[in-house]
Amino acid sequence: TRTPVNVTVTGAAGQIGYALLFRIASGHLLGADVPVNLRLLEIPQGVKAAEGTAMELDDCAFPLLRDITITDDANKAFDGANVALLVGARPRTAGMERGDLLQANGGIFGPQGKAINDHAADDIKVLVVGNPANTNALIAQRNAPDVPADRFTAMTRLDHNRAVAQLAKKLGVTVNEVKRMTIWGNHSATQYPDIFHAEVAGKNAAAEVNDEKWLAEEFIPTVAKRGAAIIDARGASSAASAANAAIDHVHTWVNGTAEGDWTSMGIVSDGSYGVAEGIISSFPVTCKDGKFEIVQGLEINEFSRARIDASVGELIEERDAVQELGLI
Ligand code: NAX
Repeated sequence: TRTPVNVTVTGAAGQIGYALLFRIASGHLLGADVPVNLRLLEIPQGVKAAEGTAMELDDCAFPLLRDITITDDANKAFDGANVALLVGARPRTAGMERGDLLQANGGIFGPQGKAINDHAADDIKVLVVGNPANTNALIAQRNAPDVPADRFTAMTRLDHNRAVAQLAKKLGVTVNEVKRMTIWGNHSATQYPDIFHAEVAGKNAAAEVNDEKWLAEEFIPTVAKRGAAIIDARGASSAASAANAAIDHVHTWVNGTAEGDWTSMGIVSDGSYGVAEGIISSFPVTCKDGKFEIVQGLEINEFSRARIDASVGELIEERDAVQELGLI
């Protein structure tokens, strides 16, 4: 039998945590034959609720779930972690400036990065979901100098999945016929969902759509502002779809992308496509054997260039701000 994989989830008592933990425990994160130990990190006020969720996890009698640890101590939560899902973050509240938001999150992701550096397993893979996800991932990564930088990723898979769904709807096809979607840049309103390289039933998606006005005025804003539309309709932010995207992100990273397809991940830039080196930005990537590679050689037209540059510009500003605050 396989050794259980240690999966750490922060913000375990939150709404994404609630949608996420049952799917991890039932084998959707890593595979139907991989046993898991769950390590749940919460702030002290969240521990009791996390214990309640753990009672429900027990009550599911999941065959793959071996052990659950609940703690408010990051050093304990990341001890031996193979996969870490950093979901808990400080949300922006009324009247909060960007600097305050980054400062508050630096106080979370800096120490968590250090705890990962000091205690996680050698094969640790980190996904940051908590917003601002890209910059929080950068803070964690810079506070973990002994961990290879490519183990820190930020989630743009929800944006990717949203873009796939919107495109499929527009062209009247099923989502599994859409391939090679790309999200570039920041997980924010400046993100750029790019269909110029996407394929629909084997044909180029942009050519099939053939409507730049729809692209600029409907598709891109619908994908970029989907989070706000969900809040408006549901009265709460996306949770099950965000948890699903986190599952997809890690599953793809570990188990690989399908032949001829790729996915989108926020990763440390190596300077590809003119994206500033060192920032955590979303790229088209293929995954194989637990590693990812940026898809190279895509032609970037003027329409795409302007939008990638705008989102990267925002990430550079965020990086400069956390640098000035001494968080990286
Ligand atoms: P909730 O407020 O329901 O839950 C957050 C949980 O994190 C709370 O239980 C809180 O006690 C805990 N927490 C706070 N600080 C912590 C710390 N230092 N250590 C451990 N736990 C801590 O938020 P939820 O709806 O679950 O969303 C979580 C995060 O995901 C938010 O930052 C949200 O903005 C972000 N999202 C990111 C998305 C993405 O695509 N990257 C999409 C969905 C979501 O909006």
